[in-house]
Amino acid sequence: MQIEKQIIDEYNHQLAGKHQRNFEHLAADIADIDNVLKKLMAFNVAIPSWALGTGGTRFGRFSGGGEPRSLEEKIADVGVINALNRSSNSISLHIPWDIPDNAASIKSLASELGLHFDAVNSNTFQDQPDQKHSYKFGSLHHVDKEVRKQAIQHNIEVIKYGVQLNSKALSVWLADGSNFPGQLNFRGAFQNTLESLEEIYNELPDDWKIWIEYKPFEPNFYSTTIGDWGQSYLLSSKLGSKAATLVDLGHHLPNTNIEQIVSLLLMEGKLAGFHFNDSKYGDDDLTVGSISPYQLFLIFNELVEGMDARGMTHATDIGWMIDASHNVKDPIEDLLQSVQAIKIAYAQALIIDKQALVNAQQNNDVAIAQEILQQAYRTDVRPLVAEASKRSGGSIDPISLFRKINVREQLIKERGLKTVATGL
Ligand code: AOS
Ligand code: ZN
Ligand code: ZN
Ligand code: ZN
Repeated sequence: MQIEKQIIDEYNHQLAGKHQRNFEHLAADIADIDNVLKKLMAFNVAIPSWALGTGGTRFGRFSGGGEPRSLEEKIADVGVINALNRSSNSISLHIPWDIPDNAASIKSLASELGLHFDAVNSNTFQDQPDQKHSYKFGSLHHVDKEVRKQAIQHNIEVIKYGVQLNSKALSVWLADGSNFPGQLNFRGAFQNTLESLEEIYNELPDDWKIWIEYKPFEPNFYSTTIGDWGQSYLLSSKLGSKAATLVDLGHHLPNTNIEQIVSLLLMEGKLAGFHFNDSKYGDDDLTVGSISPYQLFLIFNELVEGMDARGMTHATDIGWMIDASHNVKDPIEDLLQSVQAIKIAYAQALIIDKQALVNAQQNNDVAIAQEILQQAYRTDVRPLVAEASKRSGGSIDPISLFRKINVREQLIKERGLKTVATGL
């Protein structure tokens, strides 16, 4: 299933009149409109291979139909997303859910669709059928050296797969932790984790990075060995310059000031990137921007300000990824919504009157500082996002086009109604 450029152009043509009016009205008030559009056009967010099918919960799974049955079909789905929005030109694989045995053909399939491979993710939170030791009591932090060795080997194998695909980063999330007080010696667990990560770090190619994700709870409910940004930062500092901290928006206790964490990690050169999603309670993995769009905007405010201050390139110097799980929505529609939400927050951050904000901060003018942020946040920047998409060859309205040309119906015809996406 591939979407012809002509179909996108025709639909853009139908929407052109209204879009042009809205865009011109908005553009008239934006000083550096060309720069804003250029930045939006350069911006891409990686799609996680595991979000293309219905995830389900431990209570059940309701298949959606037409789900990708192989890595090739997952790549095809990302091709559909990218054709529509021109902002999703890479896929992040999770090993062993995805096994790129035939790397050469997988790579050429991706590049035919204009895609490349983002960070590869290792998995030591589940036991695989053929493995010798169990991860029931953890992996890289395990008290038994043999278990740690097995988990280290797995990570090294994931790097090897990634090298074949031209990925440049290994993303590590550990479920390691404890369920009851007394179960673990915290220092021992941390030291074991550090030593294990050191062995993995030493296997990274020169131009690679290791991204260390943290999470406060689940599946363990008393302690998690990499439970917060402090623990991740400690590990990434001790490891060296190729290591940095990955921020998954859902991995914070309620009301955490995530934008402040982002600001300081960025300042220290230790912000690896993001797993974008949204949540109301915990690691909900809901559509980005569906619950707390203002928080997302505030995070992008810190990103734009901090990256500019450090002379970083917005599009490439940070790992932009989605980490989502779908139970009740079409995964492709949900991912399109997530990417749109991210671009909206980014566009809003780009139009903040930065000099005025600096002045307000210097004068302790609290009301005006708030006004400046909210002025940008309350601007409907969707015409900017639509224009950037159009100029990149994408759709002015990706989701309505997805519906209009019946993409899901075609995928169901191709793949069947009762499909189970490989992976989780
Ligand atoms: C788990 O909670 C994390 O968010 C990880 O990033 C994980 O690898 C991913 O969600 C796939 O399950
Ligand atoms: Zn994550
Ligand atoms: Zn998570
Ligand atoms: Zn998550």
